[in-house]
Amino acid sequence: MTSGGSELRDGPEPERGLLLAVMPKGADIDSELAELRELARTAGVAPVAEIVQRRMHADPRRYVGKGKLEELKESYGSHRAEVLVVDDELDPVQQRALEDALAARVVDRTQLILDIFAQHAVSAEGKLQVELAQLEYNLPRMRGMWKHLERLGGGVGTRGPGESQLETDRRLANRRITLLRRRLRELRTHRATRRKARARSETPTVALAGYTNVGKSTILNALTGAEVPVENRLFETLDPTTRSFEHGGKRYLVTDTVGFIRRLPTQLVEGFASTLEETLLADVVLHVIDASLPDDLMSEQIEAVETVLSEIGAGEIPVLRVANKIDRLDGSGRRRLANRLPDAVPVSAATGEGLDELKARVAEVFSDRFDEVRLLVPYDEGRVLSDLYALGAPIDERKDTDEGVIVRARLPHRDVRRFAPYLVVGAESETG
Ligand SMILES: Nc1nc2c(ncn2[C@@H]2O[C@H](COP(=O)(O)OP(=O)(O)OP(=O)(O)O)[C@@H](O)[C@H]2O)c(=O)[nH]1
Ligand SMILES: [Mg+2]
Repeated sequence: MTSGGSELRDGPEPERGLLLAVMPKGADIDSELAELRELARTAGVAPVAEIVQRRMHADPRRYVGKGKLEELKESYGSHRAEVLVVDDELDPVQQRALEDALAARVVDRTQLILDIFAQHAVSAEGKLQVELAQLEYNLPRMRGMWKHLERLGGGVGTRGPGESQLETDRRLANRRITLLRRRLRELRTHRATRRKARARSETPTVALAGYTNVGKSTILNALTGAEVPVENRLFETLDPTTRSFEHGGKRYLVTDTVGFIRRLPTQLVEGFASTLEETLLADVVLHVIDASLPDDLMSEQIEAVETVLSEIGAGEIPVLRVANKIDRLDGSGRRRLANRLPDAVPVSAATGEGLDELKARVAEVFSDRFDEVRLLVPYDEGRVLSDLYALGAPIDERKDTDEGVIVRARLPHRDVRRFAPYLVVGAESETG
């Protein structure tokens, strides 16, 4: 390739990729391929053609059927493709068969996602997690990698010389895996300590969760004035970031988290889940949805996110749905959205529309977790009243009586005990 011009590029020239998927009848080809295209693009591959085979299951040996393989070869050549991108995790046998048949480099969906994670990992923890996932992916595929070393082996026992070399390599890889797991455990402990400190501050915490590329980081930036990088790429954010915003004189913490995707490689689930632990500590999860997507794609993403949330044990945490990117909808699109997701808060992180409403809704969730109480505070204990006001809790009524001040207020659950001596029993029957 000649590089005559002085034009600056973001990265190396993208490779020409032929995309391949096997899908059963009835599967949604468009949304599946759209996602594969985005994954490829994010990993630096320019899709030049796509081939789909409709069949119930992939062929165990070649991934596609024999006839399709011929079509694949032809297309690979005629489109001058440089890499074959497959929409599934291939097993090592399938991968080799495709590589041999096409004399091509073959990258499967798992490797694609691992590559993207590797490019985007910033923190020490993120990098260790990705390395661990890559090792776990490579371990069962090592046979092929070390073929060339077979003849160097020593020839011991019943195993071939190649096998013993392979065993050495596997042992080294396993040792590295153990080491990485230990380091990650240590880092997790540190994070838990930081989190405890945060919990002590008792500031209400909100976590942004959602499918990748829906605009979580953009919302974090818009709400808090943070400057988390935002890109139209998948998995831009891997490390959680926490910032705060104020509303009605109270401070709220917001944590941005890694995005979700359907069929997340199993090797990443563990690392992913530990990053998502941040979500578990939140008082409220904001489930961000891309409102500009076609209906079926939107539903699939919502479902994928809800599944992961319940899998990591976040099912108990209250969820507030946020429909982002409404600047891309016209009047009728907005009405349809309101019908489809009546509880979601419509916002545009890009224009700022709806963000005040979002803050108010967050504040409301927290005020819902208050207990309605009635207190009788004697006149000579004015300090109690100033404590009460300092909480910033909503005061619904204040009345002076002979014995003291009667206050009807909503107290945060955990503060009710502090005011127990002043509680007026039977408040419910009176307030009806
Ligand atoms: N039109 C429009 N685009 C938006 C809006 N919010 C975000 N985007 C764009 O959507 C893309 C993804 O935004 P991010 O904030 O990086 O998305 P994310 O959910 O953090 O993505 P990951 O970190 O990759 O999971 C970027 O190109 C943003 O500019 C919005 O309200 N309107
Ligand atoms: Mg992000």
